[in-house]
Amino acid sequence: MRKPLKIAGFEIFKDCLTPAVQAEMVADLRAVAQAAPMRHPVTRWGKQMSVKMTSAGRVGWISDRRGYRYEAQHPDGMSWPDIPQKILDLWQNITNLDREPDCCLINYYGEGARMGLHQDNDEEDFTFPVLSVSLGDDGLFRMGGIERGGKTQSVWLSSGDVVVMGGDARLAYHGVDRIRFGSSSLLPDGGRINITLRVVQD
Ligand SMILES: O=C(O)CCC(=O)C(=O)O
Ligand SMILES: [Mn+2]
Repeated sequence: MRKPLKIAGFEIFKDCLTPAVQAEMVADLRAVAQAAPMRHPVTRWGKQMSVKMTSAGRVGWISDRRGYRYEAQHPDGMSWPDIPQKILDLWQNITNLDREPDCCLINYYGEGARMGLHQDNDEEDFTFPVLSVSLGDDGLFRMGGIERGGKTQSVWLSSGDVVVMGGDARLAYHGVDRIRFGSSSLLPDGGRINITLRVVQD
């Protein structure tokens, strides 16, 4: 593994995955989405998110009128599919942790989708990093500090890039301002997939 770029505590591993591995991950994620369909979550205030989501793992991340949380079941009632083995292997290679993640949150950004600045703070233990993998179109990733409203820096994430949000960056604000729709040919219909691997409960 090459040395990562470090920006505001975020570790960015460019070109971490070969095109063949990216394609295999996409196939695995399609199978997950077939078993646990993607949907546009709504916020507590009833606003529909532009990103579509589903999860794999012991628990999945949910947002609805009751707020944000992890749940053991998809909103349609089924258990979440297992996290694909290649994704678990990547987690192990990058983090060196014996502990597997509880949740693999899968986001799909279609044309015009974005994700506002937020912290990942619905987990119980922040000593474990969150690992993020980008597949498909480029996304403009914005990184800040642990206070809302602080200075931010941005980087374009491309297909196969991996970001580790650990240590000081574990609770740092981050978001995706926009994607370059059609910039990658990995997904035949365009768009960007991002997965985040999270330990939810210690
Ligand atoms: O799409 C990304 O790169 C970030 C996704 C994210 O922050 C999240 O799912 O919490
Ligand atoms: Mn996040």
